[in-house]
Amino acid sequence: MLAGGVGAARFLRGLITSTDPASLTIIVNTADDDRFFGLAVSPDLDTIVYTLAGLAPRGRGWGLAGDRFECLAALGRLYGGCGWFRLGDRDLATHIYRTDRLAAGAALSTVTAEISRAFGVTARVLPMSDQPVRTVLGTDRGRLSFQRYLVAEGARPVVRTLRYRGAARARPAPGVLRAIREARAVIIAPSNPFLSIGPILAVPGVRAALTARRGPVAAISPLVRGRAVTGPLARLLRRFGHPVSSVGIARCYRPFLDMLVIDRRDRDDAAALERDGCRAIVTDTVFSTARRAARAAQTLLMALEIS
Ligand code: FO1
Repeated sequence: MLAGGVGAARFLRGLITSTDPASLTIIVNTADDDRFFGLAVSPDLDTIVYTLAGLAPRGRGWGLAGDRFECLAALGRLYGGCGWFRLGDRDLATHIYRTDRLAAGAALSTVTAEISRAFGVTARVLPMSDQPVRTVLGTDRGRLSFQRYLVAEGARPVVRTLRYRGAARARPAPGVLRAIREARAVIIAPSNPFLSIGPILAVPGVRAALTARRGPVAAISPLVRGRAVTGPLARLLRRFGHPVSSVGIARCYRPFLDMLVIDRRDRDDAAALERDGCRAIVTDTVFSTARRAARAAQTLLMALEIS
């Protein structure tokens, strides 16, 4: 699975009830990574690991359920009002560990494997790259890092340009290309194609590996009735000239996409998708509960003939 953060985690919660997590490789976006108080934070990697460990909060999706923010409050006293990115007390342990290990020269993929093991996660969680790639947005509020755009500014600024800084110099992390080549199926999670999946596709070699694959590549649409389940997706589709519909989502994944899972309310898009050479799988794609995500995962695995 190619995955971003919260949206991907919601689907993943369902997928692991229908398939053995140890059979999964999850290639995760790292272009949302950032530094806070000098700590290396990888939000999407942590959201996936915490979700697989059953420790992510149901609603919010990120951080650790029940976490408190005492340390952040104490940091606020010292730094003066900089707690806009809410790092919980137990979540901070992960960032301290990652920062320490990276400073010792360990690769992000090595550290991610150590953190996964420590949380009892049996799926293989791979960063898309061990080299830094950062999503930078050119907006009417100036150039913004991803977390400043999404969290500090609430995704309100008008996006004019989008860059994955460092992508050209990055290499796929160890195991990424082989997993894409050898997997019985590749599933692109219901994440934002521009902000979460785009950086993964921008790592040299990834698109080519997806296009060269013999097995199927499926995606789950993060849009329902032209509206994103969360976040600024509709505006980004419009800004970059795609239809604000499941057809627009499929176009983001040309030419390697074989099938797209769409919501029942978007069943009318099926014909247009088939004309675009993309098979439509119609089901319920609002994964508000693990049960709903599990049903969608079952439907997709059957369509992929790996249930
Ligand atoms: N998202 C927010 O909207 N507000 C936050 O304060 C916040 C803190 C946070 C801390 C750790 C972490 O792993 C994720 C966090 N997120 C927060 C989510 C994060 O911004 C997004 O999940 C990803 O970067 C995009 O999916």
